[in-house]
Amino acid sequence: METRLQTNPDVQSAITQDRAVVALESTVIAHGLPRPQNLETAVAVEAIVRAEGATPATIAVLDGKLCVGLSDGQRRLIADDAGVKKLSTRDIAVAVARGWNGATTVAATMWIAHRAGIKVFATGGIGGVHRGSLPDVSADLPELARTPMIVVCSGAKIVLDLPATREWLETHSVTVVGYGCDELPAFYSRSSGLPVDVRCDSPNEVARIFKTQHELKIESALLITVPVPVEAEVESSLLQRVLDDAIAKAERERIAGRDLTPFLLAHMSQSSEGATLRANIALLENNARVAAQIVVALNQ
Ligand code: PSU
Ligand code: MN
Repeated sequence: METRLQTNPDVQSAITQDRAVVALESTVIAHGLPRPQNLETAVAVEAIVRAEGATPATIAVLDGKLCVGLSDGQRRLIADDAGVKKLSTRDIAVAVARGWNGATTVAATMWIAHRAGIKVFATGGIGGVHRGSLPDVSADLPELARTPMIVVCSGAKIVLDLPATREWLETHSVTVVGYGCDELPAFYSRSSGLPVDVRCDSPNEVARIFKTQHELKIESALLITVPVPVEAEVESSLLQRVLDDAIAKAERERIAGRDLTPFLLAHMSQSSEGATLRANIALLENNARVAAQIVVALNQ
């Protein structure tokens, strides 16, 4: 494992000295956001983590190495190179064996971050149970069920079957925390009508629950769900329209598997004239800030 991990010096010294580190995923950079906003957001999110007193560790696979913390050049490659693959946990060994470049999903990022010794991870929206008859369930869900980390997100992506995703988390004992909210956020939207398990209003409250999970040797993640900032929320009738449109187009064009999520996000951003993109960027930045505050509290 050690020979496959390439932790950059910044992140390595933070981990060794038990200082605060926030893991960040790279699929959102490579396949979740359009250029040039993808690179701009990746840079902004890292700066936000630093401003809160933590070290950012963006995770990707480069030349078959599991990279934890990227250089400027590596970050640019993930953002600009159209050949960068989307890697989930099942793809990690293949990518390492074949020396690929790939961006890591929530699942693959958690898998690597946990093994690198990182406790907190920030992302936009997790994957979940897709709508439609085929049982398409993101590998993000089983990874959450078996990785003891704090994962900060804005709920599951709105393109998914949210009630089914909520049920899955419950069945597999992933505790869902509403951060300053009582309802599970729905990515671009602050409400879903679905309940969280518990509400926390401060980083310390989250830290206390996570430390207790650790003491009890609970193996699943603690999912912290943070609503998109009010000013960036997408108005619900616009959201419903662009969502229905995107889902219908994906069905017509028979988009499936790993291409589905990027397709839906890109289509919605276009047809909403950037409203969903602005929300996505705002929530990514906000979640990174919350994650950094939580890991700082955890380390006190
Ligand atoms: N959140 C975003 N944008 C994204 C994703 C999450 O704001 O692009 C990515 C994550 O990397 C997540 C993946 O793991 O989409 C889920 O893909 P799938 O449904 O194929 O498992
Ligand atoms: Mn899938």
